[in-house]
Amino acid sequence: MKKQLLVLATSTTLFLASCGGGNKEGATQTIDSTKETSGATLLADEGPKYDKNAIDPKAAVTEITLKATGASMAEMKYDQSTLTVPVGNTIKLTFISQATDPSMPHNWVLIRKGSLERIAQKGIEAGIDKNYIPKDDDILVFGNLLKPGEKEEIIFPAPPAGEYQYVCTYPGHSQKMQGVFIVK
Ligand SMILES: [Cu+2]
Repeated sequence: MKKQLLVLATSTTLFLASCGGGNKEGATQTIDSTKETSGATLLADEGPKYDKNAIDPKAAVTEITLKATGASMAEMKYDQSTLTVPVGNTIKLTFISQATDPSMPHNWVLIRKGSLERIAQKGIEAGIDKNYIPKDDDILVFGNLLKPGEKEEIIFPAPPAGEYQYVCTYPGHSQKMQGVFIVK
């Protein structure tokens, strides 16, 4: 029974596909939706080379302000746990550290989804000399290590549509200081 259904489904697909050739509108729609789906999956999970410096001067600019808040290890966090930006925009992120304790520097690192624990560990290994930023293809964008009260502007092109994550790679901060970055 199962096999029969599968055969039926397959032949229906084939029929639709071959039929699409004669129907221009239908064919276009089929191709477009396939492209979009496979593209989004590929870009979010594996991704092509992303160049944070490849800013298109004609792109619309989306401005975001993100603060690192909390005076202690227990309270520290980004003031937003999700950031959503439009595809194709240039992102101007103002990152402000509202920390007060000099022993609590913070940074903002945009990474591919699923790499957070690995990047955090590699960040610790990279050490203070590298500002806790390891060399890794899953890191798309990163800022400076801000002292309490400092702020910076991080400008970069929105990566391809999909879900990413951001994290502070200062040792011991990644579990509390992380968020989801959505491009759509
Ligand atoms: Cu931090």
